[in-house]
Amino acid sequence: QGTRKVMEKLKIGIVGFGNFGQFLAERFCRHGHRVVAFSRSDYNDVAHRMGVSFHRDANGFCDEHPDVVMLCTSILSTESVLRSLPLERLKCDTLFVDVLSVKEFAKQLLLRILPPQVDVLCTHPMFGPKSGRTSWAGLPFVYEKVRIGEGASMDRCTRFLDIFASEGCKMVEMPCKDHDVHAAGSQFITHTVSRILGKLNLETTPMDTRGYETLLKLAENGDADSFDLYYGLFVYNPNAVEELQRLERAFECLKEQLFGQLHQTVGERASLTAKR
Ligand code: TYR
Repeated sequence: QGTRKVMEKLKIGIVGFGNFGQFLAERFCRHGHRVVAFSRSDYNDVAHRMGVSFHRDANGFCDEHPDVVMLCTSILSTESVLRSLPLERLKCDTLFVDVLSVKEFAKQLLLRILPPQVDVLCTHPMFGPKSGRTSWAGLPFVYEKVRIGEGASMDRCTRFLDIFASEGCKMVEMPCKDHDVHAAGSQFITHTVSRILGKLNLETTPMDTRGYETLLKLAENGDADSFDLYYGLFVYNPNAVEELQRLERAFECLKEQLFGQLHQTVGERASLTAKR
């Protein structure tokens, strides 16, 4: 009985059927889950090819009564999309999941807008269509069970998380607040450094070192994700500003080290010559 429950398939509704929504939908379908999608843009053809039923009309989407509604919208648009959904047409005990790259913001937003009877799971898959194209094995999946009922609700949440666990993701359960601290110190720094490098217009030379090759790759990476995403990481993660300041201080400190030593050396030489 227990295993049968775990094997039961979910009907997963995806809100926002852009790059990331499609990327997840494809994998959910492979696991045998039924996927329905909603987007304001027309993705009928892509959806059809995947075997996903597609809605441009929010009523039609909610009337499908998915077990799980997964928000794959951008950080900037999530609130307005969520407010445009006729939530009263959904099953009253739907599980809502978000995948925003900033978590405390998402958590507070969902708690504020969603009715108290729906479950809330905040997640951040630390990968996308590029890094997770073939395999998700070893890639971190961060989540907080913000508001999950007992019994059937918990079962459903587990079945949903099992999709990622069974793909070999590194499952990291962590409060949204802690996520944001770690994300600012890792993901935001990475985006920032690669965007700085991007602005340098680096080019290959006839004598690139391995280190330089790594740098070139990082410089190209900056454009892989949209500026809107980067901006979202900055505005909606309160820890981001401090990381920018840390980066600036690090650069200043490095220059001080260089020029400090230079002045010292020049000073020593000068005093030597004076003695002679
Ligand atoms: N740039 C990552 C990739 O292509 C995707 C990514 C984007 C991961 C946003 C996390 C995130 O918050 O895999």
